Amino acid sequence: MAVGGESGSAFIAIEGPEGAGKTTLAQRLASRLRNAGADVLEVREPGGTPVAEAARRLALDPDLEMSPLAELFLMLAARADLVSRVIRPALASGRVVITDRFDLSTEAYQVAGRGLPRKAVLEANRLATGELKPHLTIVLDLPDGVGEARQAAAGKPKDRMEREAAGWHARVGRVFAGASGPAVIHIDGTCSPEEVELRAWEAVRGRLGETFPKGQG
Ligand code: T5A
Repeated sequence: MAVGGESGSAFIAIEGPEGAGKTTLAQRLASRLRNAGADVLEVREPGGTPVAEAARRLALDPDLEMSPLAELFLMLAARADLVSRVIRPALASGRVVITDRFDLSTEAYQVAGRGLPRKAVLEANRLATGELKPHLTIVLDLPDGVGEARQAAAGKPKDRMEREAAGWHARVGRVFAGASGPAVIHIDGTCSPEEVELRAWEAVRGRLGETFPKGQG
């Protein structure tokens, strides 16, 4: 299966629990792709437009209490704006878009974490994205607690989600670990950043074969 669209565009999502190494991988993968000649755009979710960044600040503010539905709609408002104003135009102009989180995170945090009804959330997500799906989703697998320890070691302050109890994080983690489908691959997030990058690059290159001939990068 080829990942890329007709013009060489491709939409790659990197998913996984907190501290799994998503941002690290997104940057390394973007660099590999650029070296191979791709025009790459990196985005993060929630975020990437003024409206989406404002929604992110609200949704992750540890001093704010909000209902699970309010949280869901902030995430989806951010996604709708990012997809329509940034991701779709980039793909239409032949760029490779790498997103740090996408819709699998909603299934993990708002469905499994908050207990919102899956079918309705997926339907709302389809509305927000206009049914745009990543060509490839790379899930970084990490045992419970490892990501939290990494974030603590890096001195990252806890956001509203990260302050949730261990059981909540375990439910969230099971969604990432169990994600499957033809466009989903899993990489062991406990490997070194170099090894994670190599495995991701092999997966991307294997699926982008026509756009980035083997041997490049
Ligand atoms: N959210 C998001 C929802 O609830 N619903 C949604 O629909 C969406 C889209 C976003 C929050 O929003 C929630 C989920 C989140 O709570 P975020 O900041 O984007 O928040 O997500 P985090 O996962 O919290 O971000 P982090 O930056 O902390 O985690 P990353 O990106 O997975 O990890 P990274 O690359 O920053 O690395 C963390 C530390 O580990 C080291 C790094 O150097 C860094 O110090 N590291 C490694 N160490 C060892 N081995 C490796 N392979 C390593 N890779 C990185």
